[in-house]
Amino acid sequence: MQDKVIESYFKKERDRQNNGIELIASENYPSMDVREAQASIFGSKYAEGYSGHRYYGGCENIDAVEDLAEQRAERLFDCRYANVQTHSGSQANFAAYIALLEKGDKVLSLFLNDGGHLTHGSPVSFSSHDYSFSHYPLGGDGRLDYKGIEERLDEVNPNLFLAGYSAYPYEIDFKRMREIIDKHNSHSSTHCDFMVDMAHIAGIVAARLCQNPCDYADIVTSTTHKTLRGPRGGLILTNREDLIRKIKSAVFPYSQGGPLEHVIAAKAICFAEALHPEFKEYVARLMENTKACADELSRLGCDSSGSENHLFLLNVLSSFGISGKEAQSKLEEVGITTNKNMIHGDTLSPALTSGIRIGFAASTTRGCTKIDAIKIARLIYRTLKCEDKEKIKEEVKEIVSRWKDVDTLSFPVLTD
Ligand code: DSN
Repeated sequence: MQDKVIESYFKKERDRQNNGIELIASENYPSMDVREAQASIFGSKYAEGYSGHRYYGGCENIDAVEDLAEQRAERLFDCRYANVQTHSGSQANFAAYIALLEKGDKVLSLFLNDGGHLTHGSPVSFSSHDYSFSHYPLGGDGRLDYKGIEERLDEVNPNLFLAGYSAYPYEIDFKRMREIIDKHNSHSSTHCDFMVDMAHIAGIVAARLCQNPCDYADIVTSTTHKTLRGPRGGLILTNREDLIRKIKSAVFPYSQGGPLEHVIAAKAICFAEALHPEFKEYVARLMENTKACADELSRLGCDSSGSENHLFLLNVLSSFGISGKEAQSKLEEVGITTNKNMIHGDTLSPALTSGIRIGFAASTTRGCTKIDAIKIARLIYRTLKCEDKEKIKEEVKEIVSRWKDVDTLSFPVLTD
């Protein structure tokens, strides 16, 4: 690389990723194939429009790959229609709202501080400015309260019910949500649609280790880079023909211009990787590791949420008397990367928080085992108890020395 300044930061970041334990629940390491696609010649091509209907010439290779990306996504999630053009999960949610709602319509979602997402009606997001959001609370145990959801639906009479979360550690019963919405629709004068933002659990859905929201929701949005282990990007799925037409025009030309075809090629590769049986084994290991770490922290007397997916929440205020911000920074000092996170009923501000969020998608990709996950729980415990930092750093290095280098990852694909 000619630009030595930028290259030096790539090297530093590569060392940081290889030498540390990455536990941010929304991160993962894609294969070199996915990374190469993103640096490919496809990035030079303008292709506004859709396959067969582009506003530029020379799109025959782009069309073939975007068609494949859509077909593979449809197969992976057992869904009739996919749109692979959104640049991110937030763009996917923006387009889904445009397809489903009129400005000012009512949406019922989970509050950001309870595990929702900025685009699910946070006051600082476009979503709360364009639509009228109300929220359903979690039960006292931090789990979804399905009876409470039923009551809130009747109280609010929304046009859209939104499920799918960024910091929810338990299984989601999409089937039950569909039944509740159908029951509500049978006596409400306002028709309520059902949308699921499965960004965090897309890999678990692809592996069929939880319910598939595509079987129940009108629209499912996602990212492709979290548990799904693909490039940074968005995805929209639906089984409804009337909606796919609206989704397409909500993405282009309403909210985006030229699609990132190099990223779409990378998405096509990641879908083929996720279709391979080995991906299911990866997701099963990921869930086992997460549960093992969460349970070990509970066994050590900490206030851990436990886990039924790829993440859990650790209440560091009740467990160690420190804020999530302090915990995140103490862990970072020993080479363990997490993020501070609000806990259900949090009394601290989002800048401090009472908790941290921990996930194993990235570390499992590198080869983290269940034994490693239990060791990591003990390292987290000792770090937050302020035990010998230098010794803990050495133990972190010893664990990651047995894992794969992030620049060497390769996964089998299923392409036919
Ligand atoms: N920022 C992502 C996360 O960390 O969960 C969600 O968009």
